[in-house]
Amino acid sequence: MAGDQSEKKDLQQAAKAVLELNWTGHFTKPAQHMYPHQWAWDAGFIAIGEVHYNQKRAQRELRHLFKGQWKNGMVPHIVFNEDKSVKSYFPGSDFWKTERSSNAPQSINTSGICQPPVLATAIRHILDYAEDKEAALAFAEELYPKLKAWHDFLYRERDPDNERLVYIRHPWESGQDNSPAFDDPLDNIQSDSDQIPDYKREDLNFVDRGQRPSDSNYDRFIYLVDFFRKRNYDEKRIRRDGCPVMIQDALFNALLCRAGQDLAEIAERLSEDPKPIRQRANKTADAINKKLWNEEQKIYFDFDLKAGKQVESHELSGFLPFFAGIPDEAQAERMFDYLNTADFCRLDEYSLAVPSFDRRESGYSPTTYWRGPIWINLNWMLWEGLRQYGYDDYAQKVKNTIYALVETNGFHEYFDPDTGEGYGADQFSWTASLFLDIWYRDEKET
Ligand code: 9WN
Repeated sequence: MAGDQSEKKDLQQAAKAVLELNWTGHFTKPAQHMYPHQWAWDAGFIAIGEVHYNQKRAQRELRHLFKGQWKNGMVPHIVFNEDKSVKSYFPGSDFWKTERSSNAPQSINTSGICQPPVLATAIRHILDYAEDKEAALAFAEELYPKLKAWHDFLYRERDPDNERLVYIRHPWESGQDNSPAFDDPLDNIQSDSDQIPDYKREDLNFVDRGQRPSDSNYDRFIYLVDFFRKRNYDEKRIRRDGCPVMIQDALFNALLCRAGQDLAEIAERLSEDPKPIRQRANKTADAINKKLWNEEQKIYFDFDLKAGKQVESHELSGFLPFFAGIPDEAQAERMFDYLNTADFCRLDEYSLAVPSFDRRESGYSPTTYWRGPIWINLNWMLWEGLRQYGYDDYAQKVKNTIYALVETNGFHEYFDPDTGEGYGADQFSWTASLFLDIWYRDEKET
């Protein structure tokens, strides 16, 4: 952890400077050149940190994101920068062709898929930490119907069998684009090269190839977008025509459960009826425990609907049902047993925060994006979750290493679990904002 108060203060200033740098006047970009648009779960994480010192901006972030909400309730994973000169990202708005769907908004360009639902959690956080409580309540009231429509979309369009578990249909929807959990599901896509539209990656202009998804991943990402746009983003049609990827993702569903609990809390504070929302969240928790828990392996897995089985890929996100209070005490003990090993991160003096994937698995890479590196958003959720379960020492350890990582290596997108070296984009917004959330909460608690 940062040595003394003044060093900690410098770090706090540096984190704010990252968010200032990436602020466009309308929303905060995840990073300067590499990610010039607004991303959905990034916006939630950014607001969570900003509310502590700039409530108005935190609210503006989310208001801007909801400008992109579709008529069917979907909050798209990208709301494109209205500055048309921005060309450094692929796929840009012209590739998505979302105008083919009557649900897409007309006033602003968006992508045609979504991202993990953290927005109700972010708005609850605003209610909890805002200085101007009255303004926060008015803001929550304004966005409440939109949040409800977003959750309703997921349960209506992505849960055809009424399991209270929703599926994702693109790895980008998971937020963990090239995680090893998608290796098998993506391998099943029979895509001859002539079925893949022409495209050119832009990400490799900014980051080493070895730190990003492979070309064969990208071919499949693009194949899927093409599959969706050919079907005008019509969820039923996409399903009927054999949507190639349908995964009940453990993190996505855990976050939906947590977001449901937070939405119920928001409802309560607005004197709306929280019961149906809470009941639905509880059913999602039960379904996660029934279908995604693996007793023997001591972790939650995704369920691949196409293959009809759990995807036995050992990811840090498999521990994040902690964040939504989903595991019971016995499950929590088993999970902690596994988390606290050299496979992930043993609680000792020398380890850093927790890698995104089990170090002993064959797909593990300390440098490659979601296949091993440390991500601050996942560790922030783990920190929160472990505290709820009373694993205070480990939570403290995770928090300390978040401090140490940004102090020594800067506000990178992800970090090497062995050396702490920073990879991906530099000056990355959610690394800065979630660090700030921890910083301010620490200040309040001491
Ligand atoms: C594709 C913006 C986003 C994050 C995702 C992260 C990465 C995009 C990309 O960047 O994804 O959506 O181009 O690689 O995987 O979690 O929201 O920061």
